[in-house]
Amino acid sequence: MTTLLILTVLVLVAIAIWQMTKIFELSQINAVDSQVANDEDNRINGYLLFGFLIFIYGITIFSFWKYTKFLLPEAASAHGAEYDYLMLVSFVIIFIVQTITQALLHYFGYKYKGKKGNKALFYADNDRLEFIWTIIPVVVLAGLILWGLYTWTNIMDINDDDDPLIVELYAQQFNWTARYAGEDNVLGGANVRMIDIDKANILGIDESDLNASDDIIVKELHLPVGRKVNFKMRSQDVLHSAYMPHFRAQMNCVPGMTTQFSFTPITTTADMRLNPDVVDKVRRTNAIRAEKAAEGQENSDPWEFDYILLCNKICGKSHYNMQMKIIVEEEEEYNKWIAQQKTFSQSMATVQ
Ligand SMILES: [Cu+2]
Repeated sequence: MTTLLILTVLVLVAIAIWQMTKIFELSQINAVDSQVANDEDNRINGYLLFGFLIFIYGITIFSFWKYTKFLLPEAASAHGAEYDYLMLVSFVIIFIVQTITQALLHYFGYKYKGKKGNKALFYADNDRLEFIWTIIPVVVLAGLILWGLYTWTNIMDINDDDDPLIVELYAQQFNWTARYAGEDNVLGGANVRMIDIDKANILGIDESDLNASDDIIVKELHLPVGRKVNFKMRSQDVLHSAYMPHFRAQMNCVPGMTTQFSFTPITTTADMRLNPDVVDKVRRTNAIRAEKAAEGQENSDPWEFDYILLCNKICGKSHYNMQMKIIVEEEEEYNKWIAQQKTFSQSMATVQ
């Protein structure tokens, strides 16, 4: 009942405002009562167009100056440089074309603004002009698309050459688990139907599969630098996306199927921490954290850079925090670390 009353009042108020506007309009007897733009209106709009042009150029320069520092540092994977170069070239082309076309668009809008007595020139077509503005975009876009396809095919050529490390990334709401294929470098079979919480078999690994017994399940991803890694992604529940921004890698994790991505890390975590962009980002972040700490706020401990695996599909309420640390290290350090981890059969044994 209250809702109905409120709605009625709102409707009545709206009608009252509408009627008052009508009365106000009727009282303006001397005003020029025309919906047709006159020369003065056109002139003002012409200047506004120029104002808008300055605004978009201004905001572009401002964004470059203010936000460039938020871009990712240099790629830490072998294919990353090629990917970044393709993106840079695409952006440079878009930037140049848009800067020129915006200027032309706004300038002509101003130059040919309406003027009393002016008549539009009837100009049917110009074959040469149309040819030029068709062929140039066709050539440029075809070039970019072909180059993109070539790069994509290169990056997505997942094979077992060069003895890659086999690692499974297992996604579930809202965390990641990694499984190394162990000594034999072959992952044991797995299926969500075989998940057995009582035995701590959280990934649904086939206990009868001999390849599974030496698999190693961890919550932190360690990768030896310079060795190719073939990732096999699975999801337990909904669509997730394994996103490793520093390695320019991303692949959806789809329930019921295994997806893949492969890359070779080329920079260790220790070396990346010395990268000037990273050093600067850490300094800026820690300045903010120091301020928070002074105010006694939470989450204000000094931060140290680490590579990270994130989820890049909005998969639920804690999606934002679905992440896993990645450590790229020298082979000896990696070997030492992996030797300390429990195998699947050992972890099962401790539970039983
Ligand atoms: Cu997710």
